[in-house]
Amino acid sequence: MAKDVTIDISKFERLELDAREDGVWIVTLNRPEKRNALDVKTVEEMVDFFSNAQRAGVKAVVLAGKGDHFCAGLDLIEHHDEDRSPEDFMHVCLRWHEAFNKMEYGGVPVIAALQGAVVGGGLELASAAHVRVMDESTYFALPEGIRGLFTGGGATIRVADLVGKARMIDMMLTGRVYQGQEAADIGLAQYRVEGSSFDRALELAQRAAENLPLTNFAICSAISHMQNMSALDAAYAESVVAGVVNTQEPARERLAAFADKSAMRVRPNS
Ligand code: 1HE
Repeated sequence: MAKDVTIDISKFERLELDAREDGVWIVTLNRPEKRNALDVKTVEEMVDFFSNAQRAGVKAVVLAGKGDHFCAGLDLIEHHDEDRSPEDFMHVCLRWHEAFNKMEYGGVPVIAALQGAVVGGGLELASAAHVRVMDESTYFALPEGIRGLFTGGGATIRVADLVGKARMIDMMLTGRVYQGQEAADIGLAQYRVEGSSFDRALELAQRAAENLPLTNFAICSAISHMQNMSALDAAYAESVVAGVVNTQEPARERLAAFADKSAMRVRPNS
């Protein structure tokens, strides 16, 4: 895929960016002293990075948080200090949506490495990733109800999609915390590891980065778009996307490798 954009790592302050040789980028929320709470600047840097990642040739992203917690959600202190009007906060939320939509629909696989608190807006952020990996310290909550607030970063869509409406309402009404196997079982994470969620997330990102970029673009954009369509329209869109992806030149090489028996075979886990 053409690289017509470059990302200037040095201009990012809230996000620590590490571009690996294999095309996987590590994007780390870098305010551990504030438990990686999302202030306006962090969200703007996310908009910037995720708007450009695909065209800059980023093959996959590991999204991590520095310190003991992935993300404590909305920066409550900034929100308090700013004493925002309804209109101001609507625009704050629209920028969160811009950032998270660029993640979900941007065409680059994003694997979230979760530890500690994944709460409020932190869960909204994690739910915009394509794959979530939790470790033994990870816990999920939507404390908005307790704080006198409401979700504004897409939880009503994405968290409800992951766990269902009833569980999400319970989390918001009662402050219910999910952790351990139960959290994985209800869909908050696809992987639960005993060791480091970062190591597993990196492994998964590297695996995804070996796919063809156009194939990953379709997986990490088209599926989300299709969820918003009627079944009839989604099936039509799927055929168009498959028409483009399944006839790409590099896919022919992979098909040839299957035909000459040099390609891997799909086997059960040993
Ligand atoms: C923060 C934030 C924050 C910590 N905004 N500054 N989110 C919440 O309701 C979660 C709020 N945070 C917590 O419950 C706890 O901080 C944690 C469980 C995440 C971590 O606890 P702990 O004991 O490790 O840290 P701490 O002592 O509570 O906080 C350490 C510092 O981080 C402290 O700052 P300091 O300058 O006094 O040292 C905290 O103020 C700061 N900090 N969390 C600002 N969230 C688009 S709408 C989305 C709506 C929501 O996201 S609502 C949910 C908000």
